[in-house]
Amino acid sequence: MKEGLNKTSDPDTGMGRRRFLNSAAAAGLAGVGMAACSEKPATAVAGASAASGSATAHAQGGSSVHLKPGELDTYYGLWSGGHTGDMRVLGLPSGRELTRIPCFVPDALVGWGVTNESKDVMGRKADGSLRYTVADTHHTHASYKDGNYDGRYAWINDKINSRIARIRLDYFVCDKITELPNVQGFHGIFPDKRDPVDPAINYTTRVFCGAEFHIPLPNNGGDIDKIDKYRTLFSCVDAESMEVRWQVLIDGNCDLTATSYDGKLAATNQYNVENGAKYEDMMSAERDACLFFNVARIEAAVKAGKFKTYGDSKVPVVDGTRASNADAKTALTAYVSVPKNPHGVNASPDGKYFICAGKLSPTCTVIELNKVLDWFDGKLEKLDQAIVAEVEVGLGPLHTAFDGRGNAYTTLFLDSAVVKWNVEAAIKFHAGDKNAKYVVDRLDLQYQPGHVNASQSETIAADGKWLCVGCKFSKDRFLPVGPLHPENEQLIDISGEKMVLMADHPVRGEPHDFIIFKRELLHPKQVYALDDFPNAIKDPKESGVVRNGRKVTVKLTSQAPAFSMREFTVKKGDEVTLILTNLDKVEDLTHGFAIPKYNVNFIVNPQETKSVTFIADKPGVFWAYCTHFCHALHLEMRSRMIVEA
Ligand code: RUQ
Ligand code: CUA
Ligand code: CA
Repeated sequence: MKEGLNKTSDPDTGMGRRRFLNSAAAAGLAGVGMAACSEKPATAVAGASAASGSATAHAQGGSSVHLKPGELDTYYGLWSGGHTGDMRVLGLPSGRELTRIPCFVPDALVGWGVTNESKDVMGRKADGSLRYTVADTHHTHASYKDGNYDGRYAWINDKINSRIARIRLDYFVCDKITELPNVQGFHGIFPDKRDPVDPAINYTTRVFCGAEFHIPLPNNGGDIDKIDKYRTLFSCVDAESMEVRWQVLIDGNCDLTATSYDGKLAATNQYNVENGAKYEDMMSAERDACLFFNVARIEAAVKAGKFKTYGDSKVPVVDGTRASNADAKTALTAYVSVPKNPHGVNASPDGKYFICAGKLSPTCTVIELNKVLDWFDGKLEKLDQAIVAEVEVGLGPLHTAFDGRGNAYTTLFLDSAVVKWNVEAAIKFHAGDKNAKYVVDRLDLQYQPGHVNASQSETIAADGKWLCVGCKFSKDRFLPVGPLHPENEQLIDISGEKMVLMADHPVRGEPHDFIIFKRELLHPKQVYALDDFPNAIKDPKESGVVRNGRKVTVKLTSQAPAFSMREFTVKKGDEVTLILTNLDKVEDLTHGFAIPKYNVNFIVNPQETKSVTFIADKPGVFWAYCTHFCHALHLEMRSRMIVEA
């Protein structure tokens, strides 16, 4: 591996399959674009030490990923769940999965998509059924205060239907989902870190959402053949109301999103400045862009009424296209040129830089934020001058994390490695100091890494302890389980100079992004408050069957090991709404409620209320029963639903 970049000349080191995948991926991924990557690497890269850490190496400073029974993890990880449309919560460094928070897709454990309350959050059609049942989550980020996570909210995207979900981190539940208007392929997501105008607002109030696919606007059957008229929008969602505040019409596309620590700038990397509709077209230009948004100016333009709307949407859309924003003094946007089809834009924890990974270029581009602000103020002649480094790091760079000690960690998809490089040394190298060794270390991964994140990485409290990498292929790392391989999440100790690979974890695809933060930043509640639920049945004596014509409400409570009614009767054809409050107050005392043949199963946590609505279309006796082991008499915890013919 030490020669680094030129795979075809590597001796066969027993990693034949990996090399095969590399060349196949290179051919498939990049076509002509990879030509640039097969050049000899910069000396700084070639000179990097290849002494990779391994699982057998001693962990630094006694770090261990193995916890003794009963020991708790020191970090939370919030993981995008991928196709399952949920958020996975892990404990780190053990890598144990603690829970999953359903968002976009029905979930059989909690009854998400079964209960009325969850259906209302997920979004319904006119007939009450779910609007969507598939999702593709990629990115997850949490709310900030003073540059660090404040434990209020996390957000996660659904790329398929351009939805953003909010998770309350006090109860670990999804409480709101918003569908963005007039966009497709909503991908990158990042909350702001403070207000750009009011310094008293030192916490997240906006979430920025980048849409990847360009479409005719409005997309209602017109302009289908006029690809040069397709556009996409960058959206700002209000963190509290979850309403879309405003959108920006742009050229090219959005991919990932980053925000500055002063709240003034948001950015997205663009791989399709060509506005191409075919894969080849999207790779025709040598350079693409990192597109910056001047948040204060955009909001001033919205206030001044300088916007349009599209289709049925009332959301104000300001003009952020290149042609309308050439004058720096009034520009809402700034298109910084970066090499071919970049992927990932990440904010360094010192607040100074955004780093764009090259993907089809073996480089990372470092953009100094103060210089971008200078350009907006008319103090920097050319926007390109905001680029303070553009250095080779390896093949297929995708995402970057930080250790808070000035180092960046970038995944190299094609090289199947992660490279540790020093940002200030890279800036020196770029400025002409060819002795500046910016590559500090390189570590082989198994295999083809995409996302990477370090503990507390994109906060002012980046602590440089752990790095996790989401590898897209696991191949031979786990017992074979048929054609669908798990993916491989690898945990790396980055507390020392050298990276040390500590653990492999199989995960069901396709998790993408995640964040890792200190456990003391979260204070989850473990019992609900009855008053959180307007329809709560606060006393078992309120139980009963209330009829209003053909509509029937069944009010029920649970207290281990019994439901408040041992039986209840409805009539065939009734529309039944069953409300169940769990009156148990004991932590961890969850009950379930299932009705055979009626497709009902959900759980109620301590002091929680949920409801389901169904048509009693089958007469007979149906034993509704508790599905969550709660008591020695759990099996006896039943209620007889009688449906009279
Ligand atoms: S993207 S592997 Cu959907 Cu997060 Cu970069
Ligand atoms: Cu209640 Cu099992
Ligand atoms: Ca391109």
